Amino acid sequence: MVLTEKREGVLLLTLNRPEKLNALTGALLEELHRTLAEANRDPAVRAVLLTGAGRAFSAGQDLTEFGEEKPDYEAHLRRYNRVVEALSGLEKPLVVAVNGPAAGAGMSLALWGDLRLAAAGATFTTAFVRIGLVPDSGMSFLLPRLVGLAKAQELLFLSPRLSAEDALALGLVHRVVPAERLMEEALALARELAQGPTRAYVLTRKLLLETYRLSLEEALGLEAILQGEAGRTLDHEEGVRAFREKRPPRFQGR
Ligand code: T3D
Repeated sequence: MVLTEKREGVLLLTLNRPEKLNALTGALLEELHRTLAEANRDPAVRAVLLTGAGRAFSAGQDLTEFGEEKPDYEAHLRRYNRVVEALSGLEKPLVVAVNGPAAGAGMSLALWGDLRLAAAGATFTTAFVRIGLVPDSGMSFLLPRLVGLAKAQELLFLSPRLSAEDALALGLVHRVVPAERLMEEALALARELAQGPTRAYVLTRKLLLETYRLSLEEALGLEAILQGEAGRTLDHEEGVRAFREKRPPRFQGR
């Protein structure tokens, strides 16, 4: 259900239920969580790239998973939340390549990418309200931060289907590329991050997520703590040495 492939420091993860538009099930979420944990443990993995197989990125929760039965929502959401915690706390930079429709929790997962690319034909829809649910998988946290409260209200209350260009204009994705070049461009970006200062990327993500709920004083304090941590990495030493020697740095991810 989740294909994995390592290429030049990049772990490529592909949601692989193309016949179901990569709709998410408990089993798929468990597998995704496990592969993300493995990526954290593997020093050879310096960046992760997430995409979908077939014509969709992900249609969100598989609405056929539970048949006529009502799921135990709290237990079910815990599976989603573990994946969101694994994505937001991933110890490597994360690139997401949105190859087609991203809906509901599928859109939420896409938004957790540090850098997000979309194929020109990709679409985004929050979808939750259309089936009488509230946003989950961190969308209520991330969406207003990315697009502002007013736009988030519109996207969540009306659930329009956004084109890739709309998503770019709103800041939901960073680049839109022709479909046939999506993976090439996404891999190039992931490879670039895989050669970068891994810890600095991860600590930067942490700052960007945390400082929203902090006062300026607290944010400055957190910057100082995390700068202390980044400043102790070999990559920082190498970056400064390379600058002085007027050559490109060779970061090791340590
Ligand atoms: O457990 C809980 O419920 C709590 C957790 C909630 C998290 C969530 O993610 S809630 C949101 C769930 N997702 C949706 O509501 C999205 C529903 N799907 C769509 O809006 C559209 O299908 C898409 C925008 C994703 C794609 O549209 P399009 O026009 O490209 O394809 P289509 O024709 O609508 O769908 C193609 C097939 O996929 C179709 O099946 P069929 O008729 O060919 O047999 C459709 O039923 C199926 N499909 C699409 N989405 C899902 C799905 N099957 C199962 N689950 C889906 N989410």
